[in-house]
Amino acid sequence: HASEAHRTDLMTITRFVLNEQSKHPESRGDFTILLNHIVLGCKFVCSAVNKAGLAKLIGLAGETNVQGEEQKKLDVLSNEVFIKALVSSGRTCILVSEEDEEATFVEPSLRGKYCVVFDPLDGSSNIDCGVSIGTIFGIYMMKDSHEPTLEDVLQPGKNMLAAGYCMYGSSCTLVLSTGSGVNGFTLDPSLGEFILTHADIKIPKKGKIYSVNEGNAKNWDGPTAKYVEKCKFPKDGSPSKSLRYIGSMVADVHRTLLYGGIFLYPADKKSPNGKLRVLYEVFPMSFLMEQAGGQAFTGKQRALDLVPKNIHERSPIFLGSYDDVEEIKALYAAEEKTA
Ligand code: P6P
Repeated sequence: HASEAHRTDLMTITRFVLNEQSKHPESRGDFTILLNHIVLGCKFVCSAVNKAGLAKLIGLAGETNVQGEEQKKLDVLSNEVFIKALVSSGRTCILVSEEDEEATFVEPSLRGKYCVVFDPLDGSSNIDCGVSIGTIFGIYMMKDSHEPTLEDVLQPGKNMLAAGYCMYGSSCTLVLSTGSGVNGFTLDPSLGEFILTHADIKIPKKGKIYSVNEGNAKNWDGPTAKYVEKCKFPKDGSPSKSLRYIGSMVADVHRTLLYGGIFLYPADKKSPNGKLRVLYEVFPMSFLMEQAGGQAFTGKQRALDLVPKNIHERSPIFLGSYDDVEEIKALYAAEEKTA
């Protein structure tokens, strides 16, 4: 039976990535090695995140661990884990992390051709209440084999070779695209392997959920305010949409990807470029949405066409089901005409 075959056809992320590699006979396997190091980082952070919750709850030795070392904040620890894993892979040349003001230029002896941009633990303010948090990453190829410069990471999101996130929640789920669709893998702690559980994810063309922080409503611009009004009081007699907002991007985007709908972090009067960061939040999630048949819009253009000017630049973002994003694009276009 299909279910029987499914159970024994244990497709792990490692095998999956190797299968992808076999489609490129010229490949030397560098990309596979890089992805394996990212997967290793995710496994480590998953374990640390789960332990941290427990440590906090049962008050293990307060803030210091058994060696009496100052217990590192989880996002600092996660950042160190990913930097070390990526540098030691020997396949990277530049790393950009949400946690580090400056980019990391890998020393020549360990330098490879890939640039990785990542948020090691996005939404970490939610740890104490047990809300899902996650790692978000994107991978570029350096522009050409010269001395690495910031130009190699200030590329539009459409140049990314791969993007993904790992959500640390009731289970540890890694969602990945290497440019030919989106696949989801769930960590089986007894095997220590990520198993393919969501093959070829496609986002519903239209959804019934909108996801935005309504607390910022007084600062929204016209098109966003009009769109949200339409979600709540549809003029055409259709049912109003449900509001679901977790406040952790990985969790809100994962729900949007699987159930459909639209996630919005608009600009507002206080933050004209919105809050979310282009390189390691907006681009990876936009890449995944397009690969799953959805789309991502900044209020002015296709998100993946944006060319960042600095590594921590922010952008407004509207992403999710194709038809839902089309609606907000039309509202911005209409405002453009009357402007
Ligand atoms: P707000 C978490 O702090 C985060 O960076 C994203 O994970 C999340 O989508 C957003 O900020 C939530 O921001 O302003 O709604 O609390």
